[in-house]
Amino acid sequence: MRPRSLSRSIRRTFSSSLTALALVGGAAVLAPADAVAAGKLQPDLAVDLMMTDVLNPAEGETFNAEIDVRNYGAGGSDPVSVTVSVPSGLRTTSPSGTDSGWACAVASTTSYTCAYPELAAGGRAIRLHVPFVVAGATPGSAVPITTTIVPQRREANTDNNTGSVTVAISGTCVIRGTVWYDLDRDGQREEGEPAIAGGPDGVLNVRLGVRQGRAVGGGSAAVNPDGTWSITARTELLYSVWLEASGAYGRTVADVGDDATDSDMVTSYQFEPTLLVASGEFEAVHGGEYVVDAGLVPQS
Ligand SMILES: [Ca+2]
Ligand SMILES: [Ca+2]
Ligand SMILES: [Ca+2]
Repeated sequence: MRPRSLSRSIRRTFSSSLTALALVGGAAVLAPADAVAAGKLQPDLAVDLMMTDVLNPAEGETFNAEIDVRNYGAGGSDPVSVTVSVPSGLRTTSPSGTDSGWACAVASTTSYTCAYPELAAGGRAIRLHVPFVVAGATPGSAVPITTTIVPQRREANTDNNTGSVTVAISGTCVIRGTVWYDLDRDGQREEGEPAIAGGPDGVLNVRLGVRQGRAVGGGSAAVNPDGTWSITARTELLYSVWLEASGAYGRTVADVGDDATDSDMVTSYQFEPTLLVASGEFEAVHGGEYVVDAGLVPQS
């Protein structure tokens, strides 16, 4: 019967594979001394990934560099030693104990050293966290942090022993705008078109939206009787402006004609019980001034 012979043949193949595996396994037990002599089974440590837990720290604040180290080699490593640079504008602070198997110490004003046990072939170290304090960095600048793994005695490749990340130092910017009643619904603010003030019958609030999970920033404002508002905010991140107004209003057309007198609210998210509209996303940098106007029309 075909099915039976098929299953026998599968069994045969399977059992001969097992034999082959046993032989390979037996050979592997004997291999290391020869393999080392032949330059095989070498470790290859690499900085797999580097990032920071805050995208835009500000002067005086503490943040962590997060570093993944992996052994890409065919052989196990000796204990791992890593140097993390402390660039100008940042300073060291006490490393947070021996979390995750790493042991870090402040080596000098310009570096940390961190140690980790041996990594098997293909092994990954638990993520390393190294703390920094922003001290004298220029707001708006990008500061590089570099990690270097000390090469192993028989390391196969040392080109990947270095990794770096740049951290953007937060500054301040001004984001402001005017809310007006676009009577002729043409998307342009013309003479005779009145301001819409803050209040339950006008604009309830204006706030900054932040979508990047690791960025710190935001803010909100009430709208003045003349329809103007202004927020001083942190920088080096992406913002959008969200405006909530009475449900009596809708959003006029955006980005029509002269940008100085148009409406910059491109999306409507909600019409009831209140109107919720938002601008497009923009990058806020230190010293910047961003004008985001909003034209409203009767809800129809
Ligand atoms: Ca390497
Ligand atoms: Ca108009
Ligand atoms: Ca505009």
